[in-house]
Amino acid sequence: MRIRYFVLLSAIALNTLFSCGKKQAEPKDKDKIWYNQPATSWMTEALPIGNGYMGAMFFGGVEEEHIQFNEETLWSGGKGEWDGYNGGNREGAHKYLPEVRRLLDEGKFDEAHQLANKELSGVIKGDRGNSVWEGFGAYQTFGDVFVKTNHKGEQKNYRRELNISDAIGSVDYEVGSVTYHREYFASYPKRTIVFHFENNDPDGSDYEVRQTSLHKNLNVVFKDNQLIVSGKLANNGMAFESRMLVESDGDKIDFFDGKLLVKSAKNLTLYLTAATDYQNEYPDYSGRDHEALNKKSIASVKSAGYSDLLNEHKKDYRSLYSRVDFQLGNTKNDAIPTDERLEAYASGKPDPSLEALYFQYGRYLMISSSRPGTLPANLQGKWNDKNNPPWASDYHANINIQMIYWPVEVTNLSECHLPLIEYIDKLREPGRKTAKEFFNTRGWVVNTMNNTFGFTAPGWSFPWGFFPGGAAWYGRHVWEHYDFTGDKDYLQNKGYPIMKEAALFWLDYLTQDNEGFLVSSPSYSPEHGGISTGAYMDIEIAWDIFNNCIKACEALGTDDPFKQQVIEARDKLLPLRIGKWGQLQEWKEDRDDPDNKHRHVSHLYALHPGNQISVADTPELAEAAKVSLKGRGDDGTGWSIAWKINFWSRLLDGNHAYKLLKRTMQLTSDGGVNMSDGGGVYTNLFSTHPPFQLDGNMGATAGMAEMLVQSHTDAIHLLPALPDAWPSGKISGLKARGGFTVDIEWENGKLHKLTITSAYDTKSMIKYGTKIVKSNFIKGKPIQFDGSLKMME
Ligand code: FUC
Repeated sequence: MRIRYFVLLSAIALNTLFSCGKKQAEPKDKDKIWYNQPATSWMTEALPIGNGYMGAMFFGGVEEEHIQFNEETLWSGGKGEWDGYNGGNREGAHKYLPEVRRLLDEGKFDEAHQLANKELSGVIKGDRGNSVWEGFGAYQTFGDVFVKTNHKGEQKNYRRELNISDAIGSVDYEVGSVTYHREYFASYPKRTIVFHFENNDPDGSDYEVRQTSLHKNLNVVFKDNQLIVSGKLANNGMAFESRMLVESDGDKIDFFDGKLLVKSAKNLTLYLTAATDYQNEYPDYSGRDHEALNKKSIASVKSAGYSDLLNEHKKDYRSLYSRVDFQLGNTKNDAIPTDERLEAYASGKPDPSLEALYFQYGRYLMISSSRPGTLPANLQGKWNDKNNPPWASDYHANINIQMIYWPVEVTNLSECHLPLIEYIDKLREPGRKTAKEFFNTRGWVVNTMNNTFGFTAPGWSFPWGFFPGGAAWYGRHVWEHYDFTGDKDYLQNKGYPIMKEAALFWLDYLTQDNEGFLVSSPSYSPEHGGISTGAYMDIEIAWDIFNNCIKACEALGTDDPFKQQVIEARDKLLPLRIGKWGQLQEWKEDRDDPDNKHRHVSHLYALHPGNQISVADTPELAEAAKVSLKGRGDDGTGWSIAWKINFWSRLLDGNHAYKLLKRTMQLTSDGGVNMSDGGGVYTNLFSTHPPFQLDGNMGATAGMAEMLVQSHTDAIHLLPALPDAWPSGKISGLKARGGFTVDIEWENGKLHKLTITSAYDTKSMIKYGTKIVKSNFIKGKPIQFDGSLKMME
C-alpha cells in the first residue's frame, strides 16, 4: 500500500515537473512499434532502419540475431553482356508513328495497337536467352549479418521495438539474472549502420558474428578489426564492398572459418558500411571509388565512438522528424504491442492514435530511405531481401514513385524530396534520346519503368509499357518543391529547365484532332483499356506541365515567348469531358465501362495529384470524377486504395477517405501478389500491394495530410475532409504551398485554434468550411486565429 502511494506521488511529481517545462512528458510507448516476440518473416514482421544510402531489416532473435541489409546502388542489369541494352531504345522507331496514327484515324484500333506494340516498345532482351528483365536489371540484396548468442537458461521480458521518433531499433530480454539490450540505428552523417549489443553479466557474453550473401565468389578478409566482404555482381560486373568494424570490450576477437568469435564481451558494436562502384552518370553509370568511400566512413566512425555517434544520429534524425507532431485520440493503446493492436483494429476497435502512428511511420520511412545525396526511395524504399524482387524493386513512373513522394513536402520533409529531383534531372539525358528515337520530338521522356541505368524507353509490351507521360509527371514534383518552399534560385537553376524540357516533348508530340483540339495519339491509360487517340491522363499531364511552366515563367519573370506558346497549347488541349453515364471520361472515345474496377484511376489525375479539377472551381467535373470513382469502387491494391484516400479528400468527403484509410490499415498476412483486391498492412506496418510496396504507406500518409490541410487551390483550406472518427486532435508543422507552416487544433469536429507562419512577407486566403479570410503575413511571424478564423492577439 505504501509503495503504491509512493509510486502515485512520484508520478504526480514527475508529471508536474515535465508539464512545467516547455514540452509535455511523452507517454513511454508513443511513436513506438513494438512486439513481445522476435520476427520470423522478413516482409511481414522484421523492422526497417535506414540512412538513405543503406537499409537494414532486423529480426530480433534471442539465440541468433538476423539482420538483412542493402546498399541502394547494388543493381543488376544496365551495362553488361546484353545486346542492345541502350536504355531500351529502338533506333528510328518513330518512323512507325505516322502509320500508327493513320490507323487510329481510320478507326483501326486493333491494327494500330499491334503495330505500336511491335515497333514502339522498348528493346530489352538477353542475348543468352535470359529473361527480358535481365537487361533492365533489379535492385539486389547486399547481404545478411547473423549474431549468435550463447545464452543458457530461461528467457523473459522480451521486447522488440522500433522507436520512430529517434529512429532506433532495440531488442531487450533477460536470461536468468542477466539483462540484454541491443540498439540499432542507421547514421546518415556517417553513412554507417550501427548494431550495439550489451549485457550486465559480470563475465560478459560470447557472440559469433558472420556475414552471408546471395552473391557468389566473394573475398572475405578480417583485418584491423574489420570484416571486409567484396566481389563483383556476376550479372553486370558491378564491384561492391562492405566493411564491418567490430568493437568489443571482451577478449581478442578470433576469425575462424568465416566467423568472428567474440568472447566475454559486455559490449559489442558492429559498424557496417557498404558501397559499389556505381555512379549516376550517363552513359557508363560507374566509376565511384567505393573502397575509399567505405574506408572514410569507417574512419569517421572510429574517431567518434558509440555514444557520440548515437547522439549525432538522434540530432540529425530529429531535426527532420520532430517538425511535425500529430495527436489523435488518447494514447493508451500505445501500451499494447503493435501486432495485437492491429488485430483489435481489424476487429473494428477504433484506435485513432494508431492512425497517427501510421502517418508518422510514413515520415519515418521517408527519412530512412531518401536523404540529400542518395538515390530516391524505390518501390520498396531501400529494403529488399531478394535478387529478383517484385517489379525489380524499381522506379515505376506511372504512379508508384510519384506516390512515394506525395507526402514529402506537405509533411515538412522538403530536403528528402531532393534525391528524387536529382534522379529526375539525371534521366533527362537518356530521356532525350528516347524522345528522339521513338517520337522524333524535342524534350525528354520516360515511360513506365525506370532503373538506375537510364532506362527511359517504353516497356517491352503494351499497354503497360507505353507511358510517355512519366517525365511531365516528374515535372509536377520538380514544381511542387518550389511551390511549397518558394525557393526561386532552385526554380531558376534546377527546376525550370527540367520542366521546360518535359513540356517541349508535349508541344511536339500532341497532334490536332478533327475538331481542332490537341490530343495524345497514340496513348494508353496506364495498364488497361485499349490504345486511344486521346487517353485523358496524358492530356491532363500535358495540361499540368504547361500550366506549371506558365506559373514558373511568371514567378521568374522570364521566357515570355515560350510562355505564350505554352498558354496557346494548354488552351487548345482536348477539354475534359463528361461521358454517357455521367463519368469523367478516361479516353477521348466515350468507352468507360461502369463495371471496370481497374486499380489505376488515372483519368482522375486532374483531381489528384493535379489541380485542374476542384470542388470549388470546377464543380461539374468534380461531380463527374466522383461518379467515376464510385464506379471503380473501394477495392484495389495497397497504393490504389491509398490514392482513393487522396481523391475522396479532394472531393471533401472525409468519411469516405477515412473508410479507405481504415481499409488500407487492415492487418494482412502474406498471401502472394494480388492485383485487384489487396491492400492492408503487415504486422510491421509495411503497406502491402501485396507484396510490400512503399507507395501504399506514403500514399496513406499523404492522404491523411490531405484530410487536414489542402493548398492546391488559391486558399489554405483547413480541415477540408475531417472524418467523424477524428472529433478532436491537433497537428503542427504541416506545410502549405507558398511557404506556410500550419498548426491546427480541433475539438468536437470543429476548428478550435490555428497558427500559420509564413517564410515570406506575403498574403494568403485562408478557408474553413464556407468561410474565407484574407490575411497578411510577415516573414517568420506566427499568426494565431480562433475557430472562426478571427485573428487572435
Ligand atoms: C504498377 C501497378 C502494379 C504494381 C507495379 C509496381 O505497374 O499497376 O499494381 O504496383 O506498378
